[in-house]
Amino acid sequence: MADRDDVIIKDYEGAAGGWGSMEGMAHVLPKEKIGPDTLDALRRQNKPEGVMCVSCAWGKPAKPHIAEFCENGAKATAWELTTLRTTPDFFREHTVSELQGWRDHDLEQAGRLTHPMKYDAATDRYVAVSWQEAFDGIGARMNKADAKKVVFYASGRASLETSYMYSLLARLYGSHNLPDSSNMCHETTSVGLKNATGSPVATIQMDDYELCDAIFCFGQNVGTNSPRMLHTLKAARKRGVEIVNFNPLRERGWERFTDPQNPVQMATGGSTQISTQYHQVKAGGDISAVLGIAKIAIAADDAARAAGREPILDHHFIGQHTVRFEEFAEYVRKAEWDDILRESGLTREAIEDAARVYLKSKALIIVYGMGITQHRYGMDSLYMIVNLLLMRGHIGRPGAGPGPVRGHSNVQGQRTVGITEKPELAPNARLKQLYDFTPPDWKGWDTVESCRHIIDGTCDGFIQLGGNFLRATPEHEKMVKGWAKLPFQVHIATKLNKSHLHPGEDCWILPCLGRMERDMQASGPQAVTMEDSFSHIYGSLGKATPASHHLLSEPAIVAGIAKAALEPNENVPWDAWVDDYSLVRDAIEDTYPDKFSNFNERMWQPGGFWKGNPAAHRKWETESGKAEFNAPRAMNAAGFDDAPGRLRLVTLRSNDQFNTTIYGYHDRFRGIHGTREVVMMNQADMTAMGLFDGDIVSLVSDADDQVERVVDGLRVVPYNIPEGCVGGYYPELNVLISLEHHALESHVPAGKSVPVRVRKPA
Ligand SMILES: Nc1nc2c(c(=O)[nH]1)N[C@H]1C(S)=C(S)[C@@H](COP(=O)(O)OP(=O)(O)OC[C@H]3O[C@@H](n4cnc5c(=O)[nH]c(N)nc54)[C@H](O)[C@@H]3O)O[C@H]1N2
Ligand SMILES: Nc1nc2c(c(=O)[nH]1)N[C@H]1C(S)=C(S)[C@@H](COP(=O)(O)OP(=O)(O)OC[C@H]3O[C@@H](n4cnc5c(=O)[nH]c(N)nc54)[C@H](O)[C@@H]3O)O[C@H]1N2
Ligand SMILES: [Mo]
Repeated sequence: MADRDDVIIKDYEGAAGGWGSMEGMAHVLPKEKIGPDTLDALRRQNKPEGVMCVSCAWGKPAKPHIAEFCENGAKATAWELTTLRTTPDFFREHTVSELQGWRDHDLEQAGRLTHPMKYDAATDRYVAVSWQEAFDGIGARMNKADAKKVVFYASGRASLETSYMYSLLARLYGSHNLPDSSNMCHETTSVGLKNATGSPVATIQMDDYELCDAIFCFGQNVGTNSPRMLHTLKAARKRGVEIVNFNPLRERGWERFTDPQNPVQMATGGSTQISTQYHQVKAGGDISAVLGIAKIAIAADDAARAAGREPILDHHFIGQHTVRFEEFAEYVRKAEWDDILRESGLTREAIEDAARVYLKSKALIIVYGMGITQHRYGMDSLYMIVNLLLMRGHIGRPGAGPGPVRGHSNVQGQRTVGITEKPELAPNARLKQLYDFTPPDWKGWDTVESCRHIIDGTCDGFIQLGGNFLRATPEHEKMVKGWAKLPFQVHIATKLNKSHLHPGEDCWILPCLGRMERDMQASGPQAVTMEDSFSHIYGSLGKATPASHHLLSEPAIVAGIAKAALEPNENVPWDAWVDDYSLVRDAIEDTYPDKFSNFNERMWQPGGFWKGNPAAHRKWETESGKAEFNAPRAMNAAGFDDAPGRLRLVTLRSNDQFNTTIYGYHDRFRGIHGTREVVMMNQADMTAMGLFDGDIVSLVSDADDQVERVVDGLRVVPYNIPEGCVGGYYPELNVLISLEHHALESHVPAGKSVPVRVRKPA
């Protein structure tokens, strides 16, 4: 097992980026024993005609930097191109029961999977099988199962080509259970932004950052999760753009940045201040923070109009393009400042400071992430963001609009090409024409519904295209029990993870090529495509030597399963598609002609081609045909009351992980090294509970259902976090989250405000 560094907890003085990022890479890259392929991949990363990073979904500029990658992109590349291997010998040496005791980090650190494997219950080991045996076995199991009860999960990394084929496979088979990682992530955006503006995605493009005069950010951790965005923010700061940030934690990336590509900053230790204002809201406090800003704006507007002065709000826009403004304005006028301050956790002065920037701005971008979407009333937080934009006409104007920062590198694209459990979003009529079958027209299971069925034993089989579903989802203990009883599991994966270690009756691991690797098929080397947070779509060509010559590409695996499980359909040319992915792109173009015209040519356009967005042109594809104001249903997004001893747990990513992939134990910016088993606490809460720095405590769930959920052995770390809130790491703390604690309409598990208590050892 990998060694564990000594625990060191110490404030980090540095900026984001800078030499610290070099040091961060230096911790991870040598462990992976990287070769020249990794350096070549980094040189080509995120560049036109290059290879697109497997880490975040930030845009790939048409005119890239010399090194258009970041510390965490480099770690992700090295993690994929590692020279370490998890071979059949590895599985001979370790039983599955033994591997269950390994940490997430140690499982993936063992290296890339090399052979298709099947679980053998008699020896409690995975044993190598041929691809044909695997496909035949899977096909037989699928044919025995009730298609309506089989889940086709996708983590957001697979290409548009693979995703299109995968969703078609599910529909031809008769399942509409197509949850993807978005169901745990930006689904609140997909539902809420769609309801309010008609478009489920950002209306801005990368260039808009060059035109805005203010940026507000809510609940996104740029320094860790989308570090290349820091270049954009730095350039904006240089132009004097005000950056106002709302986050319970003082995340270093939003404070200051040393540009690793700037020799002067690197040599002098200089840095650029990023946020001009930093407001430490309470978890879930964004609704009230924005409400306060809106209250100031509406009061100023009422006064200006009463005095016959120029109005503050954009009444022309509001009148022509929106509905329900008056209802919203009435709600805002009635809101009490005492409630706003209590629920946001901010001072009146802080909210006035933010409002000043808002009232001055002529082009405002609002960026947000999981701090908004992962709450019970996350949709209401999102609606407040939209309200703020609409009041002054900040959508569909250059340099202005909502800018959700998506998670996985192709999570947005998977939805674009049909991975969705919602029949109204599936191109069913077109699929029927093209492939001569009747696609399922019922509402499939999303993540929460899939978990419910796994737990109660009514899921017949689970196929996962990447990802680590068992580890990423809430209600971990019940999930493990249900998971181990699944009739069959299929894991298309690059590395071993915990989802593979509680096999059901039949369980296969199918190892695939990574995006960085050369994908050679009958017609030659294949490129794939993906879509970023700005709805730009571009090609990516892997060139590295594959980790093993037994690997198949993801399209080949999907086709292999399809051919084994489905009756032949002369309209679906699985083999031809695998031979030449440009034919899959033609099929995507045939299915979605408005978004993908000339797909095969345009995919190489520098910076990608834009899928288009009606809301960006002020065409509102909503129920009312206009952009919609929405008054919030609660003043705080957490969705539960404060009670003595009850705390809001915020589950966080460290700077040394990609979701459930743990690269190491250095959360540099937060100064926490050598352990992830911590609970970050406000000193006042610690004092009230009689706790000291370094005490070891348990966290227990305080959900309404009163189910006992406990995580022991957490070290108390005094931390700059609002009173009543505590922080800790995902995925370890998913044990504490009730499955029913999720965002109301979107069903995103509410991992940013989990009701918990601290229990001291007896
Ligand atoms: N290196 C790296 N990059 C990644 C990932 C990774 O794990 N590692 N994951 C990828 C994925 S799938 C995703 S979805 C994104 C995730 O990227 P983010 O959207 O940044 O998600 P989190 O890291 O969960 O952190 C959310 C931030 O919200 C803050 N926050 C928590 N609660 C609240 C709240 O109530 N209000 C406000 N205003 N803020 C709050 C937290 O302090 C934290 O700074 O990153 C993607 N990129
Ligand atoms: N408490 C809490 N829970 C959360 C979150 C949170 O903030 N708090 N965040 C949620 C979010 S935003 C997300 S997106 C989910 C993430 O959930 P997932 O997307 O399911 O999880 P990942 O950790 O990204 O998946 C890692 C695995 O993907 C596989 N993999 C890597 N590369 C490839 C590839 O190229 N092809 C294939 N086939 N497989 C590959 C590897 O086997 C690796 O072990 O977790 C969610 N869960
Ligand atoms: Mo995500």
